[in-house]
Amino acid sequence: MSEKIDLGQRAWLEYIIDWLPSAEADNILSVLSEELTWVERSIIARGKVVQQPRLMAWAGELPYLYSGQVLEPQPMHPLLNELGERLSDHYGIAFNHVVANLYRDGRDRVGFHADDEPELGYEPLIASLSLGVSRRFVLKHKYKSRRKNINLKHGSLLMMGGACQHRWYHGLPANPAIVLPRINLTYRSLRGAPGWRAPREEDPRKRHRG
Ligand SMILES: O=C(O)CCC(=O)C(=O)O
Repeated sequence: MSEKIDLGQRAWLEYIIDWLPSAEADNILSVLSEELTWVERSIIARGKVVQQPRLMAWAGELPYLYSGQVLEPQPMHPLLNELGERLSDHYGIAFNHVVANLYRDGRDRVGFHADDEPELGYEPLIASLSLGVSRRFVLKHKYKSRRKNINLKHGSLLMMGGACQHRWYHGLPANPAIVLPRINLTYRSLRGAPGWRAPREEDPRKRHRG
């Protein structure tokens, strides 16, 4: 079942609750929990070095500048590769990078941010797969007091497209009542290494002005 959500101003979401059959999602959750190399990374937040409140893994042939850190190229686990190929075939774009987040329980979270790195191009398509316990995903408009909540279920796919990353932040707040883990796989199509810039002709604001 697929639901398309128009956020206005050329920003949209598509939520496919049953992208993965439940038995397959169970298997992927268990294999990736065991076989990915999960790391706890430090980041600089408000001038201080702090541990990220979740574990991470990533893969792709290009380095990716993410949350102020460079994620160096890493080989893709065959299962991550297969899931990425299915997304690429379906959406007709090459998803060549994945960040995996392991939220050990409801205390783990990700703060509000946008996937708006220039290396993703002007209006990137971001594919986010959820495995494990359901968690509330929150979108917050960058300039208006608008919010949108989505309960991301086991085996679901959330696509963020159009101007979503330019107009909205997204995050996954803590919920200490949750005791079970969740894995999120966020696939992106990286156009180049850090420093790469899309040609100006690709700017949709320019194209829409004709
Ligand atoms: O866990 C999620 O659903 C969101 C992850 C996310 O926003 C990210 O990795 O950039």
